[in-house]
Amino acid sequence: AGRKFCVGGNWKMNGDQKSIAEIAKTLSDATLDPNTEVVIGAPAIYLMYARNLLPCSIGVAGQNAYKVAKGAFTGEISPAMLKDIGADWVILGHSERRAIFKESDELIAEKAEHALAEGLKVIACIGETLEEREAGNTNDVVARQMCAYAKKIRDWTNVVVAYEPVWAIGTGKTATPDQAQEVHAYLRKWLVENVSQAVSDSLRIQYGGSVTAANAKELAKKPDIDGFLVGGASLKPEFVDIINARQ
Ligand code: G2H
Repeated sequence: AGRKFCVGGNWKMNGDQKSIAEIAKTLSDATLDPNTEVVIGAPAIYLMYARNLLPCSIGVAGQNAYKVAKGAFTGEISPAMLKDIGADWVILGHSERRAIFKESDELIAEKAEHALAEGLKVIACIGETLEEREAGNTNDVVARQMCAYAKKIRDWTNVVVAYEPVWAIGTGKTATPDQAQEVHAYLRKWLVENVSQAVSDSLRIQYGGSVTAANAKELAKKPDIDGFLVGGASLKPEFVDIINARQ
């Protein structure tokens, strides 16, 4: 479909200088599919360190950033700071930010708007909980989350959407390729109806939730899956096989 495959590693709150140096070495030594864009979301305190150790071909991402450039916001970091240390991406709206840190659709969308205005690329996460899926509300939930983003995002060029069903995150319970494809196809339809055909055709949609080297190949064959957002497995050497899932 002409959309460049894009694989993100989301290290979450994991790693130390020693283990990050090891992962960076594994990635530097490996042969990575040149047709896959790779981004690593490192903990903020290690972003510069990871940037210095990772190959230039791999982007680095903050895992969160606030909605203004600077000021009295103790504990927060801004997109301007991410840019300043050489990060060019930020992951926003991860389900852990939503569930544990009580971030709303609106706050996340405001963060996305500001990050894009500052010149960062955004991995915009969405996804339903198990209760929502079992109640038959998956499409409504992802539509609501997309709607909040769409109210604030005018240009989708620098956005990648990550569809991550919450019940599949860190649980070892991956969505089947058909389950994931069904939601991705719904998102394309939603984009046609609510944004534009052009954005629906060009916007990359990653799948996330217990992606491993063992299930990545089958997921990657689905027409509307344009990459992955990988948590646990991005800390392991098998991340290389996920990057190369289409080979
Ligand atoms: C979903 C994913 C990475 P994991 O959170 O964003 O994590 O692959 O460990 O399920």
